[in-house]
Amino acid sequence: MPTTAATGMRLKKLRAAMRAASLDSMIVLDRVNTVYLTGFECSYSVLIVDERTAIFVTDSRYGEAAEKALSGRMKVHVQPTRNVTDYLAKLFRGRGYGAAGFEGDISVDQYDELKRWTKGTKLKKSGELIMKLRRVKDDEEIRLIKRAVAVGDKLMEYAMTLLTPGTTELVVSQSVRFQAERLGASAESFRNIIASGPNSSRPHHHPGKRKLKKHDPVTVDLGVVYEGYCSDLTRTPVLGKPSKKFEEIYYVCLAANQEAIKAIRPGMTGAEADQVARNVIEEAGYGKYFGHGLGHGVGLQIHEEPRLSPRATSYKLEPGNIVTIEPGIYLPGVGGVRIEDYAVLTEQGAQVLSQSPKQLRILST
Ligand SMILES: [Mn+2]
Repeated sequence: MPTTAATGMRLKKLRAAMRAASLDSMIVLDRVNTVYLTGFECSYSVLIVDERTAIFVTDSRYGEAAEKALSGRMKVHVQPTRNVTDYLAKLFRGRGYGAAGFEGDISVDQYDELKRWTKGTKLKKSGELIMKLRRVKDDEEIRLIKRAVAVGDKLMEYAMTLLTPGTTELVVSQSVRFQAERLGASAESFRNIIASGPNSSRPHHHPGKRKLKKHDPVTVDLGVVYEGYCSDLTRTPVLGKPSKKFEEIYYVCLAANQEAIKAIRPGMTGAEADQVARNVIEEAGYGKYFGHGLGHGVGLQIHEEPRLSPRATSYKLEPGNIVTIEPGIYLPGVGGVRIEDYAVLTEQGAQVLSQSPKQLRILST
């Protein structure tokens, strides 16, 4: 979880962005944005940030904990069990806000409710103000992310020890999940993918009862949540000698991964970064078998901005972005490969954080 100094700096940056957007206040309902700005995690809150103060409203389930975590930094209010709309309206109105920002991805019901208690104030969709901040990780976040990535590397090594002919994808998947928690993770950052043999041509295969066989490639995609931050890592080892075809696509995929890591830097768009890897795969004749984007941002969420994909043309990459670099080649009925690393962008380019070896790995059977 972030320190008070880190969240204080984030609120300061948000206020600067609010001034630039002519907002008197910002209403934060999103769970992840709330953790980002306060360091406090709960399933319900309304955070109202203005130029001078921050008001944190929650319900009785979290009142005591919120008070302890946030007092001195924010005004914590515990809403009543009834007439919540009136209560929020009373807190909000009369503060003289001309325009208030809110996150555009709330539900229609939440929006209707928001309109009721903010009546008289102009509402402006402004979630991107926080998104832009979250896209650029601060030192605190990079420190926590490095720890999450290190746990992910350890978990990958453990997963390798489980891959033997006769065991099922499901058994491997369950063991990986238990081990994530044994290594100190609070959870997996997503349900791990163990895709063996022909199943490896499905990028997001759900592990099932298929038994691993000799010569299978096995795509292992896993990640953990450690101190609130997510890791994400994919390797595709083979059980014994690989087929010629697999060996070929493995080295194309590896080259795409390595070329992208060499080329990616601030100032490029996500689409330009994606194209570097795509060129390598297209030139080898496998362009149509690389159906997803090159990568995505990671942080408090497993998939966040910036995206590295052909569609990511609207803004440029910046130092402090944390992204995955994960080209793949998937041949239906045959099998597939994905090699995913995790990198932080600096002025000099991509600094890869994941340490797990990525040369073609042939496991003994
Ligand atoms: Mn990923």
